[in-house]
Amino acid sequence: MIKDSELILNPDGSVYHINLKPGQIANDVIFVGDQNRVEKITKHFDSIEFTTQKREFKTQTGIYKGKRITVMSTGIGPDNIDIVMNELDALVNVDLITRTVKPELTSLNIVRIGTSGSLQADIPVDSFVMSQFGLGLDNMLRSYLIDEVSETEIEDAFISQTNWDLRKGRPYVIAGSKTLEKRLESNKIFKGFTGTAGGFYGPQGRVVRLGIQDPNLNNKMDSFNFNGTRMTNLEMETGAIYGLGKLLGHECLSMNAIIANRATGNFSADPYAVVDSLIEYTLNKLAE
Ligand code: R1P
Repeated sequence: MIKDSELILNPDGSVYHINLKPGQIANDVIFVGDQNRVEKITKHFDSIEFTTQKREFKTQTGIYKGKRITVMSTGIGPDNIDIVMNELDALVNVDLITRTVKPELTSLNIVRIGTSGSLQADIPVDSFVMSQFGLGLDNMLRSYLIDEVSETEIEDAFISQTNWDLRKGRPYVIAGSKTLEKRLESNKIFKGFTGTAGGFYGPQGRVVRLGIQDPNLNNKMDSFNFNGTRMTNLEMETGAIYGLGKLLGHECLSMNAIIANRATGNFSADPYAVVDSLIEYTLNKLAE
């Protein structure tokens, strides 16, 4: 039995942070970082059956072209993903009355629609990137037993090609869902490794006022190559989603709207437009 302190429920029986009860989520889930992006997605829905919000975790469940979909904001960063993935999984795979793991487990489809910075000059602002792999630079996932789901050969190549300082922890690499990749791909999408950082400034090589441990890290990540696959972009959630998703048995894939290009220094003239078009692209593919 899972103790009250280990999986916390609210007085109404909902799970503690995401404020949801079993049955309120669909098997197809879309994650976004920004709580204001939830309605940019659900405004396309035929109907909405349910809305809730606690802190940065806003959720709406509804119907899009006959398909039941849940849209949920995760807030920023791998620490939030730890909360969202564990609580979302508990909603479908833990009996919250007996507080035991269900004998038959449910696998969710989880697609993130995020914003991100490109690391390659030829992946311009306003383009779309699909994360074939999440490359976690953040360490959150290292609290779990990840050896069976992580790609250690790619991790070793990354550590040696970027001369990664292991005092910052060992990067981890987790593959995205092949099934979702096939459903969502097209010839207008770039693909590769998506780096997931545990912060926005120093951890992504940004210098404002503080010096950083490796000022050349982004250049080295640009040139990282494993069997022809390169690093496409940097954001703050994908590696954690892929890792926890794989450990818990869910299919996960990240779609990234490129709003900044870290190689050229460009920023999109209309970042909301590229996010809107990625939303429409992803919804149409999910409904097919
Ligand atoms: C940083 O500004 C945030 O934007 C990106 C990063 O991953 C991070 O969460 O994604 P979202 O726009 O989905 O939040």
